[in-house]
Amino acid sequence: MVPMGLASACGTALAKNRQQPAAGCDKPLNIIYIMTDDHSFQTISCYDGRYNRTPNLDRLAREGVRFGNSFVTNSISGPSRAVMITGKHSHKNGFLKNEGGVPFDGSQQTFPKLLQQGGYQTALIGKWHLMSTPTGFDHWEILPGQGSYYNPDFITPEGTHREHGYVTNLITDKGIDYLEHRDRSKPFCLLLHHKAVHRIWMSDTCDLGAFEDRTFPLPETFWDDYAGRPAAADQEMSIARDMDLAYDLKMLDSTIDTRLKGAYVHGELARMTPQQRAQWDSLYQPLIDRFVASGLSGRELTEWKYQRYMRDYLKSVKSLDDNIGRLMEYLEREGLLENTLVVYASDQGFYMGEHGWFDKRFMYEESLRTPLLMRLPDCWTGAKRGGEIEQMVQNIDYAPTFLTLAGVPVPEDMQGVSLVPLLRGERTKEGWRDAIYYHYFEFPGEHRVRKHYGVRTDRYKLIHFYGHDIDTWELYDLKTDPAEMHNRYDDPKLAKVRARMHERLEELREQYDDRTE
Ligand code: SGN
Ligand code: CA
Repeated sequence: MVPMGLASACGTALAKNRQQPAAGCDKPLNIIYIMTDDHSFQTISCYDGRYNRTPNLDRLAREGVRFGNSFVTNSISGPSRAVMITGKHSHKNGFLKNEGGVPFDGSQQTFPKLLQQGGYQTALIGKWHLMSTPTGFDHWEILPGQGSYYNPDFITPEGTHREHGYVTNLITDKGIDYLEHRDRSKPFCLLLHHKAVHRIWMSDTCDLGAFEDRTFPLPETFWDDYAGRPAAADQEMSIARDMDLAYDLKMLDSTIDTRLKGAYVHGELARMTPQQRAQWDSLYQPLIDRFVASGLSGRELTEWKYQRYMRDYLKSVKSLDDNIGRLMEYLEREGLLENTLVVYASDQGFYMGEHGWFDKRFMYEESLRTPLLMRLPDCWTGAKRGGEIEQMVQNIDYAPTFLTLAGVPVPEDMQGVSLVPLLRGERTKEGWRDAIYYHYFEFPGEHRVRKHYGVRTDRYKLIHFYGHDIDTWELYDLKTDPAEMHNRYDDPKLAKVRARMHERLEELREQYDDRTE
């Protein structure tokens, strides 16, 4: 049940150790971990001001810290979630891929279970995507698979039911409702996992008109020819070729016949009420009519697709940001900000047209990186509010961080490290890891991204694409080529760097015990 007064974000938000807490901290720390799906750092204004404003996410950065170099270990949903919850790389937690793998083994150690043992009440609300029943939560309510934007189904221990409304509002309502009815004698850990802003980027009806007057500049790499990068040349995530006019861009017309049209008609559209559908059509029908009359083709058509993609995506980001504002208002009103860690992250980054793409999966920067904001009460940190943490962190680090802040010992076999020293401002760049390890496994699979693993340091990146039909290496100098357009693997000038990066890669594969390939 949603308490009175909690509804859509539209029109509301817009109008140390527990045993040894830091000085001034007299209550145990609560944890709220908000994770969204496919939210690019490019579309959060405290990371990148080019496209939109996200005042509520910016508030988290302003009152907390922004991690400037936050990465995932495997850029896809289920695997990223399994890494986050176990503090271990995919090859250790066993959840390697969304499709064609095995369900998450829920009998294994996870940080929510350890928090429970440490006296916390734990809850999971929203997207789960690990194919097995959640374990380690006192309360859970999840979306089946990817979930739906409109009138979504939710699964609880009692079964599946359908709710009326827009998914981002509903998940936020459920989060607030959980906090309202929690056991106030215990600290809590709430995992609030949004469906937005996953494909097919559907906005709330009240945001349909947003961004419609905006035209976005094309990213510099939009017309990439993928020279010297065979795996990048052979993907299926191109806006020009693979973005579906009917499904992704909602151009539903008898003259437009596409591969995924049925998925749109019988999926999201079929879930809408007549009233929601009428509002939806009031935006899209005139756009469809104009598009059909335009007869666009070639590069003009691709650029038009990019503009539609950006507008739809940014509308669903807007609802997300508004709902985070709604949650923050609630926490503030309840006095919870004084003893609650609020974390914001995405399950991975996303391409906003860079290299001509949507989707993720590659170890290139846009999908390797993920936003990470943390707002801690002052007494828990030494880091300055509004500060930036530059050290390279990864989603393996979240579990050890939460455990450390809760005063629960971090098990030896967790592969991440606690970020608390960074939050306290106690570690220099030199005193931190100098390289991160990445491994993506889902091939063959949707979007046709080859299996690959690699290492990234502050300056360089080495990637190995492998499989039955590919065995290629790529080396980038991120300082001179941040857009990763020039594969320098065979450049004699980088021979020493290449040798050193190979060594570092082998060291990391040894350190993390990755013998898969
Ligand atoms: C779905 C999407 C893909 C997306 C995967 C993984 N297709 O299959 O575009 O890459 O999810 O995304 S869709 O037709 O169902 O929209 S993930 O974020 O869950 O890993
Ligand atoms: Ca995702």
